[in-house]
Amino acid sequence: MSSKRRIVVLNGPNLNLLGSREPEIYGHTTLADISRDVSAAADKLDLSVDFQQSNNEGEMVSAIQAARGTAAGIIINAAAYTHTSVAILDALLASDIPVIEVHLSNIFKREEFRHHSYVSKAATGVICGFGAKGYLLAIDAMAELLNRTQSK
Ligand code: CA2
Repeated sequence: MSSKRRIVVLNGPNLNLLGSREPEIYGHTTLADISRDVSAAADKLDLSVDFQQSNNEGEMVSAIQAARGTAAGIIINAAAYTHTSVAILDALLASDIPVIEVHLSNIFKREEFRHHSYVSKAATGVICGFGAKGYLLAIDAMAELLNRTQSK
């Protein structure tokens, strides 16, 4: 069995369409590409990644609840639920593990309704506007965060 600390990477609704539609906003990289690259980067940082996508808010809440006690951290792109879901916020606040929020696009450059994030209230930090690279920045930041808290 692996002794690597496990990081849950959660992706919200419609992110399964990445690479196939709206490349001018979200790029050409698919979610499978991101999953592969994040897992490879995590491996070098002595972390393992459980990469998930769901179009369902309740499933995302359950995945966050399941991460409590079984994962060392959560990286989340809640997609449209970022701007609407108190249920996801409450689950993240109850998770008791570090949360990093990621968005492919710069949500502050876009429509007003994307400027507010419920997820941010539970996140240690937010990475947005760097496309798929944001997930790699997040895994790096998570490794540093965990090493920092572990060495205290
Ligand atoms: O920029 C991001 O990562 C977002 O979380 C993406 C969400 C959007 O609602 C947020 O405001 C910002 C949308 C994800 C939908 O992804 C698609 C990908 C390809 C084609 C269509 C949708």
